[in-house]
Amino acid sequence: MALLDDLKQNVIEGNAPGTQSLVKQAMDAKMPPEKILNDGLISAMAEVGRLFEAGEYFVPEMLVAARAMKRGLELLRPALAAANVQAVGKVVIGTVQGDLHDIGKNLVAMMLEGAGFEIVDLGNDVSPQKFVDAVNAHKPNLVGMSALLTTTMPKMKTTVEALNAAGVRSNVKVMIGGAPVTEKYATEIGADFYAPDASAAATRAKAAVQGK
Ligand code: B1M
Repeated sequence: MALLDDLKQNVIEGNAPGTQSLVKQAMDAKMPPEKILNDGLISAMAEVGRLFEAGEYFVPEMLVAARAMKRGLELLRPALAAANVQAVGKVVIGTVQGDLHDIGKNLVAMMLEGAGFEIVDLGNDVSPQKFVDAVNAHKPNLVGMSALLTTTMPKMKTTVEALNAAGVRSNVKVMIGGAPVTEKYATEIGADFYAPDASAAATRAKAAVQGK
């Protein structure tokens, strides 16, 4: 459908006003909100992820596309709630204690949102106890931790231990990422998986909560 193709293209190009205007037009045309979400916004972000993986898009392009998607989603959200459209899953995400780097974490959160997840963003400098409290309060499917410093990476391990001690570790998948983090480290600390970038984070998180 031409309207959804235009919407998709506006997100891919990072045109936030265009995205909002097309979401509004689709809603005014009584298009089902789930269709606008899946065939417009989510489908656009999947293409953005593909472009990133193909080396045609870089972090700035991904950021502006994710911002456009967010603007569109803001308009659509009440209609999605009214139509009782379920999210793919819920993610509690934060940058670990002692670490103030949040640009990568924010991008991961936006790509996860673009993939259809509900996001509870705890911000940066998040203590293990705050992760535990958020898991108890929000009952997510997945906990995401970001760290950019070699000195704060160990807080990922402490947080996994805190989730274990609180008896909630088996209720959630744990994904970790950030420049110094590796798949090997994820295995060592008992996380479920690692993602090297925001695009992979969205794909791997979706596969993890859908049991693939
Ligand atoms: Co800082 N810093 N910084 N810094 N900083 C680095 C990380 C550093 C590598 C710079 C350097 O020395 N070359 C170095 C770390 C060295 C190390 O630990 N080995 C460093 C240092 C030392 C410091 C301070 C200690 C400096 C000082 O004060 N002496 C200090 C620490 C403060 C603290 O956190 N307590 C500090 C401070 C800062 C600023 C506040 C000035 C600023 C952060 C602003 C902010 O985030 N709001 C800053 C910045 C901007 C950087 C660099 C330049 C850029 C980081 C960034 O945003 N990258 C960085 C050098 C660099 O990386 N080139 C550096 C862009 C972002 C999109 O990428 O975050 O890697 P990234 O995220 C990617 C992936 O890693 C992945 O997906 C993202 C998107 O594709 N990913 C995940 C990230 N989280 C994920 C989570 C997932 C999955 C994937 O699942 C949950």
